[in-house]
Amino acid sequence: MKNYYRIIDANINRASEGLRVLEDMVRFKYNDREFSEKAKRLRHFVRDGMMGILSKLLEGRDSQNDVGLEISQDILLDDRKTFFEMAAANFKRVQEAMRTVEENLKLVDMYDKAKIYENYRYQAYNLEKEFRKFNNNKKSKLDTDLYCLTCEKYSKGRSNPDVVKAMIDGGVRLIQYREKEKNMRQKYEECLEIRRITREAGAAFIVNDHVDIAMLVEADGVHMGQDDLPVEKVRELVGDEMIIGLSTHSVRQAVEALKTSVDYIGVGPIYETFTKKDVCAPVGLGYLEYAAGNVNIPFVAIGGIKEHNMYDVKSRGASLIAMVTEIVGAKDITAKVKNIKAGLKKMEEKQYE
Ligand code: 3NM
Repeated sequence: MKNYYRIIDANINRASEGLRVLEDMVRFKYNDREFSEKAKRLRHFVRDGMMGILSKLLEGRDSQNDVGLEISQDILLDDRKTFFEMAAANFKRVQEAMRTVEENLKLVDMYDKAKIYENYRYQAYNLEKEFRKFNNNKKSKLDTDLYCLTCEKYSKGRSNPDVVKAMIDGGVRLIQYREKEKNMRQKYEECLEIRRITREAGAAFIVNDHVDIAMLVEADGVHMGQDDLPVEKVRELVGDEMIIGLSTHSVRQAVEALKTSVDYIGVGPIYETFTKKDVCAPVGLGYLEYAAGNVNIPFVAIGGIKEHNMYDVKSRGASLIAMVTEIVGAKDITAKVKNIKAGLKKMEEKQYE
């Protein structure tokens, strides 16, 4: 029995610490009183729910001999990279802790209390859903330096979801699912998986071509080509919250795109590419320079961009750069991404020196 109480005690602490972290993250970053108060209230409920059995919990407590302490200090599980990853990890911590409390309460015959903690766990799920509003701004999702696209054909035998995981580990915040070799069912299933991975990491997820899949998996956006459905028709389907991107290959196409509700445009191919079939000849850096001076929405330079030529692209005014084969074909995708991002960052800093 004592051990069950010990587990409950540790997990009540874990849950309330996780809630405290979330409460403060929102309070100090967003000044959002409503969310912070909800997190605070849940934290108090979680603690106060144990009032009646506090003495039993204290009897079970034995933090000196907790073998878990050594483990968590040894392996840096808490190496959270971004604000949203940290939030996701804390939500998970709270939910898992609550589940453990619930199960152990049943083992000490406290079924009514177990039900109450089940309810708290559901409150934590709802809170997590609500938290998504902080990561929901279209502009902020596009405000990054590197846009990575999938392409299993050039991924050296690795699956698209595995490639996405490696990209995210390297720090990529914007990912497009682009896959020309699979059927709709396979694409849908991969997108579901990638949506789960990107959501957990707080990365934005855009689906190429398929408005239906983008909507079904709740992607952040959809990317269209010149021969696909018109942007305004896509907007009717997806609503205002979803990002719509459009590939453009000339000044004329950019001018037309800016008359629509498109959120960003692709500018390319800058250099020769073998990844996109039927694309026009490279437009070179000239069209990119036009975009940098005249396009007042986000744009992404794409096509044949590699680590060795990205500096030319960046210096022509591209703040967002897309790469496909350079990254999916790298031996170590995570290391490649880290190198590229470090290079882009260095250049950015130089511009402000
Ligand atoms: N769109 P890589 S070029 C998907 O010009 C895509 O609109 C392009 O692949 C455009 O980085 C392209 O391997 C392929 O050259 C880019």
